[in-house]
Amino acid sequence: MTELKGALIGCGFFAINQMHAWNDVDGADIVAICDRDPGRLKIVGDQFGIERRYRDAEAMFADGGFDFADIATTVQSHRALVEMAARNRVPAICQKPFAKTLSDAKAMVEACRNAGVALMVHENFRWQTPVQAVRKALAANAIGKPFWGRFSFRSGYDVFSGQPYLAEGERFIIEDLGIHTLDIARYILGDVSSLTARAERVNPGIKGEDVATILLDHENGATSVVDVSYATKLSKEPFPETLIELDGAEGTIRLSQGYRLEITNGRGTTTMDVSPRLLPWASRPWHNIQESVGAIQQHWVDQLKRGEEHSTSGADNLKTFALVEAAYDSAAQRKTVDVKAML
Ligand code: NAD
Ligand code: 89Y
Repeated sequence: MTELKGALIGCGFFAINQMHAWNDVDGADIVAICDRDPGRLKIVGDQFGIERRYRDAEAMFADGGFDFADIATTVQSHRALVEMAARNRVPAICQKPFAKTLSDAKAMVEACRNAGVALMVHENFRWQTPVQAVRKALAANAIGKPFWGRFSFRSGYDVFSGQPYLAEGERFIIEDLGIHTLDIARYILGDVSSLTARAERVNPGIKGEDVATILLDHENGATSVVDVSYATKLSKEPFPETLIELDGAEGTIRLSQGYRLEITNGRGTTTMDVSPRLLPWASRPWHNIQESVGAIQQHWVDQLKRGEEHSTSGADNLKTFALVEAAYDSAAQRKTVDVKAML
């Protein structure tokens, strides 16, 4: 297979996973890296044997020699870097959260569309093995038409030691983690017409909200609840599992802790282990997320080569990002928000 050449921008905490995954992906190699922090540049460059190293993304684009950019910085720089890629006619992957605001996200999609380059948001949670298994069961009509769902992520895991910036932002769980859970809800039950949310901060040591409960009205008539918490101390820590409950006209699906999938319908109940693989470079409990990073990056390469749209294209992700903005608005104003009117 022809190898695409990629350039990674942002060599921080999560980029290590992306670099390992690029080593596994068929059809692409990372040939250049960029980070404004020389320490991070050296750590990642040395670990992965990348010679071309830049502290300035403009300089890296000016030198060129790559077919796509993989933007793994935090949200503050996403718009500038995506627009830089578009100006240089380079297809780009951008980490979540896609942007700081929905209007920035719309401008980023527009810039790439006008430049004629692909844009994918690194929204990897829908690529997790257990989530794929739920979607497959639904597509196989295992429970008939779904009318209700719950997408739940409740944890007491210390995410602040690896990602200290998460404790410092005005916004936390909806923007950082709930964004994935909302995307899974869309992926499983379809687009959302309106939403009602409540949010609060339980942990006094952080600035933003760490608990949120969101009621979604899906366009197909189904109702779902997305509930997320980093203030939930359980006897068995579930991080980073998303638990899913679906009720359909002819049965139920339950994805429960320990990656156990149970399907009940007129034929009885079947139980499956849908655990993610523990890749050689991965470590528990992150292996579920780490495996999905490889899956989404392989999807990027495959669709780019076919010239087809990505599952989590920039345009698709506007519909997930709108849910994030709507949730903050709904929680602040204590009102139901018309999501379709935002798009
Ligand atoms: P980080 O702060 O550890 O790393 C970001 C790196 O980008 C830093 O080294 C910083 O110096 C560099 N950087 C920032 N702006 C830059 C610029 N303009 N040019 C060059 N370098 C720049 O952050 P992180 O924890 O690795 O998170 C990065 C992104 O990944 C965040 O948006 C986060 O939400 C996301 N993330 C995604 C997942 C997932 O499962 N998809 C998991 C964790 C984090
Ligand atoms: O940043 C978050 C993400 O995207 O997945 C889990 C995480 O690392 C902490 O909430």
